[in-house]
Amino acid sequence: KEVIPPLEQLMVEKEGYLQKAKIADGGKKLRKNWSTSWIVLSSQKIEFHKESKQQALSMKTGHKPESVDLRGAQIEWAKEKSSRKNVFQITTASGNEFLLQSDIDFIILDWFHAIKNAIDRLPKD
Ligand code: I3P
Repeated sequence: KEVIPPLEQLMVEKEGYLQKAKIADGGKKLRKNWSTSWIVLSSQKIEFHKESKQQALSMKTGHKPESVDLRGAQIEWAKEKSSRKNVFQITTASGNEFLLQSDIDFIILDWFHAIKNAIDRLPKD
């Protein structure tokens, strides 16, 4: 029997684990707190999951992923915002700020370009 994936899943462009720290919410600074996040990029948004992919798909935890609208968002390298290497920042139109990081150069480069391409394809407002 054929399994038809939800539309959402068909639009997934990239997914994987990165280190994530949310540093502002609606323009208000937050205390930096790095944690591993399973990240799902689709054409218009990024979802940050608190749990592993397996846990999220089994839907046992009941955690809703944090969904980030990429329309009007900005992305830039943020060397000065962390003592860690390979950090970039996403700033949403609503004033949320996220740092994303990986120790592995090609992983963070792939993510940077995938998210930048997604943002650049979207209307700016
Ligand atoms: C923060 C924690 C972060 C660190 C941050 C510290 O301390 O050590 O890992 O960020 O540095 O303030 P705490 O856990 O007490 O909040 P980096 O790992 O990105 O350097 P910062 O204040 O210079 O951003």
